[in-house]
Amino acid sequence: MRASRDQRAVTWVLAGVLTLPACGGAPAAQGRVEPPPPGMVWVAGGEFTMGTDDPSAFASERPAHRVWVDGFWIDRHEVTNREFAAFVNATGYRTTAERPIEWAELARQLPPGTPPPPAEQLQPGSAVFVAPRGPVALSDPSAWWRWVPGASWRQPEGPGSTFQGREDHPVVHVSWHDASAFAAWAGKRLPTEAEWEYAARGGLEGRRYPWGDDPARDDAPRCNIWQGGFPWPGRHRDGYERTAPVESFAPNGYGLSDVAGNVWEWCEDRYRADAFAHCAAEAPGVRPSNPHGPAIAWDPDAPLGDARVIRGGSFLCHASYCEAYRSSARRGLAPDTGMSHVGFRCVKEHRSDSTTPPQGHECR
Ligand SMILES: [Ca+2]
Repeated sequence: MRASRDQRAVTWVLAGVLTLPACGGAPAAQGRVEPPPPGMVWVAGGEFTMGTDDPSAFASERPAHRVWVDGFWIDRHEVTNREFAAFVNATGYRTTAERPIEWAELARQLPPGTPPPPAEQLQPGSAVFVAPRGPVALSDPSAWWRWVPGASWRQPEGPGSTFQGREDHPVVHVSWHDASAFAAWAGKRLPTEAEWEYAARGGLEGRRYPWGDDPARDDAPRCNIWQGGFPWPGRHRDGYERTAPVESFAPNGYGLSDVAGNVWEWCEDRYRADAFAHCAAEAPGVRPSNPHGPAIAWDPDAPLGDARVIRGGSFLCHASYCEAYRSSARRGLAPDTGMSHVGFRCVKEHRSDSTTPPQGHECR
């Protein structure tokens, strides 16, 4: 399987700007007594197999291991532009992509001695997917990622574009900080990586995708991913070159839509490439319980960032490239980075949940 590339795209974006040196069915509602929060479904606590031992998967997804998570509410679909606009209108919040880039902050994530870029290259903006017009080398993400000044959730393709008309699409170009701010405003939080994977599997144990083990097919789309050749020529037989309205495809067994494809979804946890192996070594033989991710991020593809986990893949994923819509696929992304294929959904804890916390450890 090919190496992770989207995160290298981020490195490229920075490199292009900064002339860097090379681097870079609903479960039983046990214990539930409160009415369901609007738009959320209850996932009862339980144990599941997280990750995979599939040798074709990335090393970061191994080993498969048993994990316990308490019950939680989770958004039925990814947060939409309409929902995010309500947050912005109520609070005046400005997203990371809408703020000038602070060189002092950025420099802390870069190798010492990296020269500052010209001031005009520190203007607000974001990384936008631009489909190439002909064949390109898969080793060169700069062939399909562009840093676009002015690109943000309001203008997903940059100046002249608008989210209007796409109110029911997932919001994009949101950083982890933006997603966390929305969640706090909504009285929710981002899911832990374990909660996300448990929910995404929808009760199917050990399966490759949220729907089972049958591969995604271009002629019978199950989710919004890439069809045709990636990144050229796209054929978009599912009807969507970019994001799709949420809930355009069949939900998983827990009633959750787009847990494969559409947009990557931020998780609360820091990203550590060897997190599962690290957790097993930290407490051998002890089943993790409600893990919250490592204390320190580590991502060999972006060693200087304090990366957070993203899950679920996006409209850009294809079996020939990364197949990141598999339920165990995971990546890291710097928390101040938004891109045109990254969004999120939220969870909410249930104070009245009577689930008894089991013995275990949190994997720090
Ligand atoms: Ca598509």
